[in-house]
Amino acid sequence: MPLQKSDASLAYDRRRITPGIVHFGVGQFCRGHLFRYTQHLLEVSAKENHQYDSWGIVGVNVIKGEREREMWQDFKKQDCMYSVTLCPTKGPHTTEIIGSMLDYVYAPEQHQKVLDYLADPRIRIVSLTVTEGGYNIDEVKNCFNLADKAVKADLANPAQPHTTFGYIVEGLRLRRERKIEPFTVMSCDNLRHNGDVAKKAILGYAGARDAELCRWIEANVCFPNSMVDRITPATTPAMRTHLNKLTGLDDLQPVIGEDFNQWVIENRFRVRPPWERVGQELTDNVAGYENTKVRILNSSHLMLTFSGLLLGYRMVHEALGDADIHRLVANSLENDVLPTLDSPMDKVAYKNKVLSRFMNPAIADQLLRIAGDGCSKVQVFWTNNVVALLKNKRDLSNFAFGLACFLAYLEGKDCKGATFPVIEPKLDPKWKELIASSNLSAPLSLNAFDSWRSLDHAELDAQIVHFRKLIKEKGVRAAMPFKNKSAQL
Ligand code: CS2
Repeated sequence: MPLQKSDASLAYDRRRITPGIVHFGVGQFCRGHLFRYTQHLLEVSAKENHQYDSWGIVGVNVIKGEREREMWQDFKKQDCMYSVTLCPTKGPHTTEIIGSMLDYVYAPEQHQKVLDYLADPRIRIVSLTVTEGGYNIDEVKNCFNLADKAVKADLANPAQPHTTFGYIVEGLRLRRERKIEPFTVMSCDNLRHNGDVAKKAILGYAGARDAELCRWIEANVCFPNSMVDRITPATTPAMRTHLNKLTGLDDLQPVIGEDFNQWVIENRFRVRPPWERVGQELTDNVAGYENTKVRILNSSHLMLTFSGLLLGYRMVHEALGDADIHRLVANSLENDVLPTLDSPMDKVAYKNKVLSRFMNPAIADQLLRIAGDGCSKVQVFWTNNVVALLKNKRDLSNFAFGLACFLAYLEGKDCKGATFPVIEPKLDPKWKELIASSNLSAPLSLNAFDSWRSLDHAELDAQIVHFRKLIKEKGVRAAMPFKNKSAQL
């Protein structure tokens, strides 16, 4: 059986743990973050009369795919346990075996099981890591996109859903019908106001399905906002082999992460596990933390990713190790982000910490992981920075260059001629045509640029076109804004 040293290495008796949380989107991040916090709480519980034993997790994946199906089979083989290896920038790694996930449900082949869990009174929280694009928000209309094909299919047959929000709303309907208290919906995605966005998605779907159910959800379900932070790279087959060599385990689904960890949340639950006992921070001002994290960390991640890929890098620490990329990212943080950011955190210390975290070679984080679904990420991670620059009439060159790099990245080829996959499920279907057009401003109509359309963005557009031209004529390195001060508009 894979993953040896299993049960014996847990500090609690797993047979006593019952499910209290259903989690949608079992990727690397939640397994290194929420599931690990929960494991630590179960450890506290074992020492304190088992008072938190009812907070085990059930993982659910709704995506139909080879990888997801394989994950299901793998978890079956190792009783849903897996290892998390944390690698600090300096010093030795540590490995823990995590047992807080009690069951893993592959929704495409286990529809009913998902609904049974959602209607189970023991479940009091439904948590989400379904990615930025997973909330299916139309940025222009600022609402849930009911025109989405999968959403339409669920609305046509709502008792047999296939999407996350279809399942959650059907689960809530069943609970209402059976007079069971609703669960709290806790988003753990990197969004601005992630709880509010989850609420918008759920009410948007529920409203189209049944107005009365929608009103009941609005009046009864809590949607706490939170900020989550830990870099967890994708586990490639090579990384899996490397990790198993390091740990001496035979784990089919290991997780690697940095040692840094943060989780700040609003106390807006019907009932909650006291995760603050194991490091979670409770606050009334989560927006300040989210905004700081997204505008500093995720924004600069994206800035170094597009230019880094184009310059031929594939790893985050290698890209940031390039003096020009470092200068671009540091300039942008110093001159664009920090001066326009109000933060409850020590923003300078956080910025410095972020840059040193990015330089961690031990986690070997992938640029392609960060670039994927760039359309959603540009909207979620760059909007507040771009809007602050537009509103304060500040220098736009770094972000205009970043956006021009995003467009160049969509061509899928670096400066050395090597190609890379471009995965853009949310981008306007005409994007390939627009990118190939000889009219360099044609792609400015893409939905990735929607979030600042209501503002005066003429100058930004002109600069994006200017940098596109420079990139095409001189290459990415020579087009960097600090190398072209005189050439700017
Ligand atoms: C990354 C994040 O996906 C991305 O674009 O920026 O996954 C990042 O690693 C995490 O938010 C760190 O907390």
